[in-house]
Order: sequence, then C-alpha cells, then structure tokens
Amino acid sequence: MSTKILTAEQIAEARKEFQFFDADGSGEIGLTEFIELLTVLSPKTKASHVKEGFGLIDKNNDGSIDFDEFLEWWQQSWWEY
Ligand SMILES: [Ca+2]
Ligand SMILES: [Ca+2]
Repeated sequence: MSTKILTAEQIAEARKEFQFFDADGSGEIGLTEFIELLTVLSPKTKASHVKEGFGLIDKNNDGSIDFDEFLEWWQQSWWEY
C-alpha cells in the first residue's frame, strides 16, 4: 500500500521515535504506550479518538503497533505536514 521510498535517514528517525514511545522496549507500541504518545503529540486528544486512531494504525488488529505499522503511519504524517 505504501509505495513511497523513505531515505535511510528517515527510517532511522522513525526508529528513534518508535523506540522512544516503546517505553517497555517490547518492540511494539501497545495501547497504553500509544495513549502516551498522543498525549505528548497533542495533549487535547480525546480517549475515543485515540482508540480510533490506534485501530487505524494497527492494521492486523493484534492490539499493538509494530514497527512496520508505525512506519507506515509515521510516513503518512511525514508527508502530510
Ligand atoms: Ca511496548
Ligand atoms: Ca499490529
């Protein structure tokens, strides 16, 4: 689905962000970690929106965001702003 090519630098940047939000170092971002992430990014985000957003990013619905899913999302936000 995502065909845009990221530079190595952008991927490294995304990985840094990912590791920052993966507070327990499990290699994926769980819902509580995601809530924290959005609280940092936009403090006024409502809990219902957080869950909605989480569902959108968690493409395989396993309840956590792995790096691939994160990268896709991060990439989209990267190009939007
Ligand atoms: Ca984690
Ligand atoms: Ca997932």
